[in-house]
Amino acid sequence: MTAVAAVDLGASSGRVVRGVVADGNVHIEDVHRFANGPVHVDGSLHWDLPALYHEVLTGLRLAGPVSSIGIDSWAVDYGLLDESGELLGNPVHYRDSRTAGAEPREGLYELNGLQFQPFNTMFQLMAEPLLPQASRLLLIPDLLSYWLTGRCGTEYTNATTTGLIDVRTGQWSPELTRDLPPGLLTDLRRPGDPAGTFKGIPVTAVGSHDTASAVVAVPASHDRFAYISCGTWSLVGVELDFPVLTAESRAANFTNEGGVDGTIRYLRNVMGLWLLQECLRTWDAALEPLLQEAGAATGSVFDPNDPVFLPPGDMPARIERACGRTMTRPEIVRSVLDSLAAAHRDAVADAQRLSGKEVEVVHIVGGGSRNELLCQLTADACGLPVIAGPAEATALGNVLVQARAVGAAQGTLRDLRKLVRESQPLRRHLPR
Ligand code: LFR
Repeated sequence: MTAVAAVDLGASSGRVVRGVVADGNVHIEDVHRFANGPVHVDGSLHWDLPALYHEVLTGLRLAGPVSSIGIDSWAVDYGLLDESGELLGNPVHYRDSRTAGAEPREGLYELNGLQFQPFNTMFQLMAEPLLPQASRLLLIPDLLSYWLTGRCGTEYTNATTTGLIDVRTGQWSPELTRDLPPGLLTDLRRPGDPAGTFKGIPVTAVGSHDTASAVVAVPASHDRFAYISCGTWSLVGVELDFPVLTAESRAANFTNEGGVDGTIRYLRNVMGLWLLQECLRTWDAALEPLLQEAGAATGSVFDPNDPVFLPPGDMPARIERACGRTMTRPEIVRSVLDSLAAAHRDAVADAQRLSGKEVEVVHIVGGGSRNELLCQLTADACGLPVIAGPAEATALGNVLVQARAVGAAQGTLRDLRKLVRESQPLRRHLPR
């Protein structure tokens, strides 16, 4: 029996799981979970990368014997190394205000296919004081992989979120990287490629952008599906073979991110459960009881994608301002869920209209798939059946790509998805 270890770092929590593919099933078991979040240091927001690395090492020790290790995390953020390979400062969090003034640039979409997000790596680099001292840039999963193996490389799916990859060639764009120090960017690896060894165990590149791994584990039985990878963000879209680079698509802020096996993740970022997470943090309250009350509460619909919601801080006050009224806590929770459901509906409709791909079902994967009220409201808003689960799609996608690389799983994304469908509990929500 071949086991692999998947390291999956989300913006609010991380985990190391042990995964096994055998007898037409994929099975994962948590071996280590830990909290993650922004750390304020000296007026800016950072990730505590050494602490995360420590948790990764603990998790890998607890995972026991495995045939491969794979790492994924949120996208766009990076560490810079000096010429001796030392980390220059703790990586800055994409919610830091240093990119607040970033503006979309003419002609960019046609080159990199990315929706405008002020935090995309290319805009962070424009505000990066350490750049002149830097010899190498490594995205977060690649940085952890470097610490484990001593080998540098950049995994492709995550690289596409930097804004520096040419969407047509899938390679670093000479034009977009022209002003960066030579040698800063490292060679690309594809999901499934070897990425060095840690204590004799192969490290395997996976869809190291967490959303790319999550999409691998969407338990779809046919091609006519939309997905919502629902966690801190809701990533809402469809899977395509080719990018959509039209002016309408750019105006609708749809992105063409690179997926596993050469697919395109054509999607929009919706602000997601971050809105709720920050409410709960402000209130110092638990979600479950509030969700119960939110079921019967009346909400107001606001635009969850307003950039005012991006930074951490007093979220309830910002939501009340957006809704133009004061509300009880259950009303605020309900407003968030109603607004996310409406934003999910708009993104599913726009993805179909702009790509020409029609869908019959919406898959909600990720932690948000546990939120039954949100799943039902999304089904109602979309007028489509929602299939909810698996909650640990990202870790599963990470495991599956490794399992295929070591020969424990075979086939295309369709085959990998069948394993998920046949072994993970799923819930169905029909539109009311
Ligand atoms: C989700 C995610 C999104 C990306 C955002 C910032 O965890 O990776 O796909 O847009 O975080 O990195």
